Amino acid sequence: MNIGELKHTGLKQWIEDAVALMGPDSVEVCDGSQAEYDRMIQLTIDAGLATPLNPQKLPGCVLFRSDPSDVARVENRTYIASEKQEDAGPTNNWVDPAELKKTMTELYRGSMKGRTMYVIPFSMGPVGSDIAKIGVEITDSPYVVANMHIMTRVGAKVLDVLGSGGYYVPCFHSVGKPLEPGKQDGGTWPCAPLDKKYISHFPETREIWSYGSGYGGNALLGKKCLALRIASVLARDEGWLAEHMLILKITNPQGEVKYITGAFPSACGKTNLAMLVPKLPGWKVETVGDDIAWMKFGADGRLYAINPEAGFFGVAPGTNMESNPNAMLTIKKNTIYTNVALTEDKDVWWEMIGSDAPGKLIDWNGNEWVQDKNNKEQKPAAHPNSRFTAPAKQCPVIAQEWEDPRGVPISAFLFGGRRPKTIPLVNQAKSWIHGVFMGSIVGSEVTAAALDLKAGTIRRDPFAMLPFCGYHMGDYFKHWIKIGQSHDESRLPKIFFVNWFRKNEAGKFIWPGYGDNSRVLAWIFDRCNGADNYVETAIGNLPKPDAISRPGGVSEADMKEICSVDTEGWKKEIADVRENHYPKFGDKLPGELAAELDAIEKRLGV
Ligand code: SAT
Ligand code: MN
Repeated sequence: MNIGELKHTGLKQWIEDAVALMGPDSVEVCDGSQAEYDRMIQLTIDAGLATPLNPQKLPGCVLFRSDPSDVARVENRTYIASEKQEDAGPTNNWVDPAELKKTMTELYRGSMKGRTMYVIPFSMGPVGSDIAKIGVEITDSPYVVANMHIMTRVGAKVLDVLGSGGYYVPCFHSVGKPLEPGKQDGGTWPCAPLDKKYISHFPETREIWSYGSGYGGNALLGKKCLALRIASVLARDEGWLAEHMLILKITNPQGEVKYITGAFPSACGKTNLAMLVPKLPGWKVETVGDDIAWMKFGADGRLYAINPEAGFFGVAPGTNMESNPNAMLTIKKNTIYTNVALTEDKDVWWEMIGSDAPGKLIDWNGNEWVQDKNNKEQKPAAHPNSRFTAPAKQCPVIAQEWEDPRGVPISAFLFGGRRPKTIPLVNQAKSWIHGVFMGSIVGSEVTAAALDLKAGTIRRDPFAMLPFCGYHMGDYFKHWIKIGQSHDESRLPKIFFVNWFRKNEAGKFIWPGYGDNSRVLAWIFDRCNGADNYVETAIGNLPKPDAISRPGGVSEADMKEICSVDTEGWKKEIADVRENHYPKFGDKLPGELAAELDAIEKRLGV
């Protein structure tokens, strides 16, 4: 389709202005068809950017290797350019929006020379759902077009919903690498140097401008940029929730169904939990989403969630038939791999895939790589943030209602982090506000000293939203509090804090995790039904002894330890929140949370 055929005059004008600025050789409006996807992939193969994989083992799959400067989200180049700095808050980078637009306009000038501009109309959420939102991304990257085909719903049906004047979030993207006449990428991943990359959000005008990166959330603008940073602002203004949460469906042995969402910082196994294979006989877990949940209130006062995405953009290393068999089965066909290693027979390999490297590999840098298990210093063959992009519908346990435009009613919210000490296996909040408190202190212990933190300290990531909230985090806490105040609490999801990562004195994990987490989910399920399976404590409702079925290998004493209150540890936790965490939010910290901290401290008998 060409722009002349567009019915939406505002959209047409916006595209024409972008064409005048960015100077592409040609313009194409994407239709979302299989033929279009195949053409995008072929273009990248012809440009030497993609390698087709073994059609017997991985039909319809390709491998990309990106540039070493372009392998992950770049938080220090991500901006919330609100009109006032204080609205971005202390945890976001801020630049004056007029100044940022001026800088980026100069970068965009002529940035698509020698390339095609693709216009991608996409829907986050089932097309036409009341909870869904439409975006239009302009990009010069066929890799982005192909990934957006998998991760969102693209094409003509979206334009139909948009009609001649519908609302869309405008998203600019350019890799920032114009081509000289007659030149091709010649196998080099196109992007701009780090100090020229910008991932910018304008919350008041609800615009996204991305420049210089072709990777993941920097470039697939429906995901973190629209579905979290811009959507969190819309949700605040419109009274709903846009959260960094998985959505799972759980069915008990009697056939009763509940839906649970969960927020966890990165590296806590969110995708694994979303696709969990229960160890508990008779229980079933199915997947609705693995990364983002949009939740709105139904007429019955309950919160209904949709997964705004249509695919999984998952981390490859560590994914194997033990940790996540359903993900492994999902990515056997029609999958885009980025920065994993390549085997001699054009299969993929990554660290902790479950078997040793089968011979010589090509690593993510494109160099020959031979596994040396005696060399602890050996660089990984797959980049630690290497990814698969795969259609959600290929997941063997995708819930049949995952595309229901009405969403699914949520019974429980989970929060969690990697906490080797103090935080129990599971803890139910006493009230909504106590649950908001729990969400506000989410974090993981730092294992190796990082640039900014000593090993052993807690890197707090409230609601797992720190990199994804498009406004002041203190106002975000307030929004959560208001949701509780303005709705019937008995109809709201119950809130739980879980921790699969407790370690013993010897530094070994106490809880086996993975499929055994179903034992905890079962307790939560019964708690939502009001079961008498808990004891009230100073920190919340903990499981009664034996209320959670104990996995083999966990002693009674260990079980007791991870299900009880570590009073001394909690006193330190409270002190850390009081001294190091809450002060970050200044006078935007809601008084309700400060009061909650005081109340827990008092109950602990400090
Ligand atoms: O690259 S993404 O932002 O989509 C994934 C992530 O880093 O969380
Ligand atoms: Mn995520």
